[in-house]
Amino acid sequence: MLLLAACNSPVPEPYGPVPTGAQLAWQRMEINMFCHFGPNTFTGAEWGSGDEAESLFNPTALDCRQWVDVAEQAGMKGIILTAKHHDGFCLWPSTYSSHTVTQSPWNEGHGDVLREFTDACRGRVKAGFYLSPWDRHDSTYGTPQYNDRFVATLKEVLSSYHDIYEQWFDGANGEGPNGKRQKYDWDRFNATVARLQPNALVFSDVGPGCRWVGNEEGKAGETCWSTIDVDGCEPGTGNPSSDLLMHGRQGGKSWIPAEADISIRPGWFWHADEHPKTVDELMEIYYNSIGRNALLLLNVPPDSRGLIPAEDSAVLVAFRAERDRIFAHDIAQCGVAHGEHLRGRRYRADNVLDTAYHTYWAAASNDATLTIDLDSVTEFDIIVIQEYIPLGQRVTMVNLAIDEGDGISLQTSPEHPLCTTVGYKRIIRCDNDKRWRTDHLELRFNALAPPIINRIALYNSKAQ
Ligand code: FUL
Repeated sequence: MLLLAACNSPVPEPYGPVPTGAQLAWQRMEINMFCHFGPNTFTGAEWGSGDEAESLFNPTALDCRQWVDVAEQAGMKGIILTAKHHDGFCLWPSTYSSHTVTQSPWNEGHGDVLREFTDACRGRVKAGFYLSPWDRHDSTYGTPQYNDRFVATLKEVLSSYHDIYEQWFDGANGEGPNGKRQKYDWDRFNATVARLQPNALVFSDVGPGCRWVGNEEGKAGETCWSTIDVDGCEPGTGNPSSDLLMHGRQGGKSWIPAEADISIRPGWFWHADEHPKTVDELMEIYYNSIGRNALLLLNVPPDSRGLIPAEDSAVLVAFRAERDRIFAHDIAQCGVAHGEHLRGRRYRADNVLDTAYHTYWAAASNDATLTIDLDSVTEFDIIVIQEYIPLGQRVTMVNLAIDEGDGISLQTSPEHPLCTTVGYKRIIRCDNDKRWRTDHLELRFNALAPPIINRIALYNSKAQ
């Protein structure tokens, strides 16, 4: 009888808002590529005026398969392409505009970058579109007709190609060609995506699928909740403070996880005289975004040939190799984990050591300690913690205690904890280039509800 009760112990109840299946799948992608490509690639501008001649758009060797090769080599799972940036130029033969690839000399006006792009992505990486509501070319901009035209354009894009995983709406809202600004009909824009691409997440400053992280430095807050309140907010002019976007809100009533967008180069578009960031800079960005519960959207702009330059792909391959090196050997794998758990073997603490996503430790109380005993004294300088977010984000603080040979002692304190929030993934580095050295460590959790942890891993980034 007792045994039966233990086996059938109920699954823990979710706490607060939880991700949809699409949001969970999206978060697990971790790192995706952004491609800014269009007339600016040929003019050197970042924001085109909308007056650019279509004849400028003429990539000499466009090959979207090469973009996908680079993304795959870099470990990226999706690519978002600027189908239309603020200059209004459409990378596909839109029937709603005369400012498109059809008027360009590329492929004698028969080309369609979105077709080539989505065909190249199919079966290899997921595809997404950036479509700027701000349009400096469209003569109806600033009038209600523009919203109709934007919805028609959106429908065209969302129904002409394959499934997309994310629709990116830029919040920028400047003046159109007639000097007017537009009142965007966000409800209609979002409903159109929901109807035509129900599995796609809508990105905007305020979601609803995922939110802007509040800066273009690839940096989530040290505290970063996937929960937030955005009632009454709008992308662009009415968006929440950058502080709120970086941190989210404990107890917020919507699940809108953060996406950190940043360019590998100084500009979003390719410019001949700019160069990519270094591997060390990209690693910092990695720790500050993915390591703080955000998804990283790293922009890698194709050049005027229509190819990702060799120097960018070389840095991306080296960035991947560095991550593979650091995260190759999880020291905790040779350990044993203990912690009080909910009734039932399936919630035991040692679930944090396996790599299966859906097995987890369900702690017995809000303030709970997880102990890991290693088989020998070992050095490590990185701790990775993952909450099982399908049941909500719960952890508010983690402290670390270790035994350095003379009994257990706290390494961190509530004033300077190991970390505050955890969420989907938290990567903590030992301060000041130091390492921890022990065969016994304790992670002391404080949480809004009993913590549910699906993974703990320990790494030594300085191991040879
Ligand atoms: C901003 C735009 O104004 C930039 O040009 C770029 O597209 C960036 C990702 O979003 O709002």
